[in-house]
Amino acid sequence: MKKDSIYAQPKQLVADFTFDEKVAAVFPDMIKRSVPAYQQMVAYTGLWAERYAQPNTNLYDLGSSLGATSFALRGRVAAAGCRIVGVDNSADMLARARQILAIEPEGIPVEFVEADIRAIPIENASVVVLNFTLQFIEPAERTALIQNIYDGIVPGGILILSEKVVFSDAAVNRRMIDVHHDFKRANGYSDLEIAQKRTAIMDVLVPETLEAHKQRLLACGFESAETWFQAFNFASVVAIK
Ligand code: GEK
Repeated sequence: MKKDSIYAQPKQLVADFTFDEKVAAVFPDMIKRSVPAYQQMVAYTGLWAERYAQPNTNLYDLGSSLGATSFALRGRVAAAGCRIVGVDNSADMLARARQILAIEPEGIPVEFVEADIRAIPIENASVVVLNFTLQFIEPAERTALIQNIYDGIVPGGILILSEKVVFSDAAVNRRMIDVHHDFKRANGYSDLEIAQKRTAIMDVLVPETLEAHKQRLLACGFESAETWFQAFNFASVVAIK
């Protein structure tokens, strides 16, 4: 696993974060050292899928990056006739995801599609996963995306939504950010790396509160929306149709 040192040296100007080849090359290391309990949460997404996948339906991994979630779903889902569709708009991420798929071909079919998740049809889905992806969509466009997902989910199907979140109480929010930075320091990131990354994602990753996410899910028609996992300011919600 190649080490992420993208922000290790001081930069004159920190550009907005993009999912390019440099990021794709270090992504497994970057996400593991940046998102608390990422591997555990992705693995547990597979358990949700195992229980809620319905025969002859589609399972979507939206913002699939290198396919970690797609592979977690494939590792657990046993329902007959299912297929997994991973969607990402970064060609660099997809190229690597397809390489991994080529060396791990066993299991239910997985297809990686290069597309914008705001522009794809969601059809006959029993499980849809948005693991740390909605946060990169313009806030004004989030409801339309969730509505499109809801409309494409079959009755009894689920959406798993994992996000970096903020807290409406400023003191609580500060505490969570501080401990998240402690987590990154404990994983070997320097204060410079933490600060430069923070600048790079400031306008790109727009977090919302858990309450805002749940309200949107319910407003789009989901019957329930409950937090099932949280580590500091990173949380996951399961919404049931
Ligand atoms: C995982 N889910 O390992 N359309 C398609 N893809 C997009 C869009 C868009 N509009 N915007 C961003 N992406 C993964 C991790 S990473 C999270 C997801 C992170 C893609 C982007 O190219 C990137 O691959 C992914 O969403 C977000 O479980 O880096 O914090």
